[in-house]
Amino acid sequence: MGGSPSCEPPRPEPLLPNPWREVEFSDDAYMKLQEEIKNHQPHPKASTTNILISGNVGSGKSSFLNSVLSELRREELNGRVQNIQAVRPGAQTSVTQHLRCHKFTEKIKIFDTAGFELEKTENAMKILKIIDGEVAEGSKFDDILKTKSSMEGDKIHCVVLVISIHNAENLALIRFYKEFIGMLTVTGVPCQLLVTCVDELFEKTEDLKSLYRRRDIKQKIEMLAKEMRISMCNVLVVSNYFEGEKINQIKGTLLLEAFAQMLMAAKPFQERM
Ligand SMILES: Nc1nc2c(ncn2[C@@H]2O[C@H](COP(=O)(O)OP(=O)(O)OP(=O)(O)O)[C@@H](O)[C@H]2O)c(=O)[nH]1
Ligand SMILES: [Mg+2]
Repeated sequence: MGGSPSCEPPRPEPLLPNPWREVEFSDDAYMKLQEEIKNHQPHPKASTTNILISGNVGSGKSSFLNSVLSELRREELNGRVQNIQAVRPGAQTSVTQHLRCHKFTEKIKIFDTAGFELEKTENAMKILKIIDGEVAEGSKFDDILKTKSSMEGDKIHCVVLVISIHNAENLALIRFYKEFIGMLTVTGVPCQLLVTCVDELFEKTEDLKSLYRRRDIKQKIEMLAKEMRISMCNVLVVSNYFEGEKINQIKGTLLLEAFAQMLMAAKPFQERM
């Protein structure tokens, strides 16, 4: 009987009975998220909410900015995804070479950074300098450690660390992120982990509605969170758009939900400033 299929352990259901995060995909919920972000007000101690996006080369940092910006400007862009900068799939060095600030609304600034290159702690050190407001927008990443601090920059209120789901088992990268999070903890700036590329684990965009019920994805993310010592409530999951893609409400809801949580994470820090 040993090899008979009836003795094999039952395969786990791919879907959990309940999602580990409640996301509503209705028109109403989507519009509410749009309004919440467009009406966002920082804590009175800060004039704008400043979010810095970091992570390894090609993790989807710039794509996330493109995607959220395309959602917020959907009417003027006619529902097409715009491109902030050209992207090269599979690049080894960062496409983004300067510290770039994107003003999403009058009250929200997002800073895009050059990607970490593994084994080089330099870029992580540069990010720490940026966080303190010591680096002005437009600075070339290569020069940040060489030049004197300008103190012209904005203070950062939340750091988003981006990782592709395909790197969920990349131990060297995870160790690097963990060390970076350790350095961030010292600064007191809140950190959110943003997991991208989940669309590649689904057949259809429509299926992304069950993202938070997929057992395999939850397991990968739990492992990541545990290794990086980050709480599951600080992990966000999205599928970014490609340039020229038409925006759709399912991806849009996940993107806006993640972005709204980043804004929320910044507030307690602004209050403590
Ligand atoms: N399928 C899929 N592809 C993605 C996603 N996010 C990014 N990509 C692709 O990954 C590649 C790199 O994306 P970028 O946004 O340029 O990555 P980056 O982190 O800004 O990279 P650097 O600036 O070079 O550090 C591009 O080809 C994107 O189209 C995603 O959520 N899903
Ligand atoms: Mg980039």
